[in-house]
Amino acid sequence: MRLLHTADVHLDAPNGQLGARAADLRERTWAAFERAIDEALARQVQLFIIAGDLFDRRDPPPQTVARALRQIMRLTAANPPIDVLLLPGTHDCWTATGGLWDAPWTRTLPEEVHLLAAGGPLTARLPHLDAAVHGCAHRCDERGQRPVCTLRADEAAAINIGVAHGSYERGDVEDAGSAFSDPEIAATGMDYLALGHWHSWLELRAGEVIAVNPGSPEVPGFGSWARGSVAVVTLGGGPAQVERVEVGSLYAEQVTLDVGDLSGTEDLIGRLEQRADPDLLLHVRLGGLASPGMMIDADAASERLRDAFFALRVSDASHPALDSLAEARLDERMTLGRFVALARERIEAAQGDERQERIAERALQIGVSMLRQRNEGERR
Ligand SMILES: [Mn+2]
Repeated sequence: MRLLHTADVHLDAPNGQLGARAADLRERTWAAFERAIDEALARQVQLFIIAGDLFDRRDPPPQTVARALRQIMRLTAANPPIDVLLLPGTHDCWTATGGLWDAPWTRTLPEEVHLLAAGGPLTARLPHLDAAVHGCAHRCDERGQRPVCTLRADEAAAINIGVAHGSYERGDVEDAGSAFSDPEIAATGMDYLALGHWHSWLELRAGEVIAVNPGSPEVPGFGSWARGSVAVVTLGGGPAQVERVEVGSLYAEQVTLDVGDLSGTEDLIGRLEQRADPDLLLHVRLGGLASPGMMIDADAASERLRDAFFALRVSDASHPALDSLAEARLDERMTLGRFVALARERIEAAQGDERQERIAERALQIGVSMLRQRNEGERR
């Protein structure tokens, strides 16, 4: 049998960091989800798995649910119909007190849509495929869940598939909320384990079990993200065969630039222009030490390059080079010297309060820049 596995679609997420582009990213996410469904139809898969976080919240607006269901119905209306399996994730979690997974829409679904939504493990049997799909929903109200530990293959089914939403424990990521380890994955005995939660592709093997976290179909925002993908998996007769299929249209990168290497705002704009790409979400972090009075206008650079990228964010984490000010031995009887001494006192007084420190440093840079311009004007 063949299946398509997606997760972490996060339909209609607010994408707060993206400002005016937030709505565009929401539409790109819908388009990627639709492409995932197009792929499933074109490849004539028998099962479509959504391993958690289809929705971005536990109470998505009705129009978001309706739009998602219209897409899902394209699968169940295919000839032959494609079975769809939905698991609640961390964002669209399950709760015993009613909510999303108990709402009226859940009672009007075609029989091919299977919700693994309950307070414990559930199994959906697909006798026409001689397959069983097992999953444990993420519960809203509980910390420290082990989403795969209770899942076990059913000897009576020819093909066993597990579905779980949580973090893979590989030693370097702490996420006590919901996690699973290699021994737990191996113990499930599944032919394939469909994972969700991480927003990028991860393929692993523990014992005889092949597990994939397909990542989001579209990038979730700024960060470091390859184009979104889904997994197309062939099962039966040997180990699972996994293909990564790109359905996303965007990618995201993070770069750090040292302000010591920049001559000013125009220089920054020139360098960023070389990376211009309307499908790129670029986060530029300015770091390092700026010579006193050197001004880089991050907002102006973002504004000028607005149409060169899908989204651009320039954050300034640089600091003024105070050592070079000390070496300059500014005359404290002159305005510039007095200003610098005062600004340095303010910066020292703000130690420990990052925001106040930032403001004082910014004030130093702006003040030195303005006073230098004035001095130069007077000299002319
Ligand atoms: Mn999640």
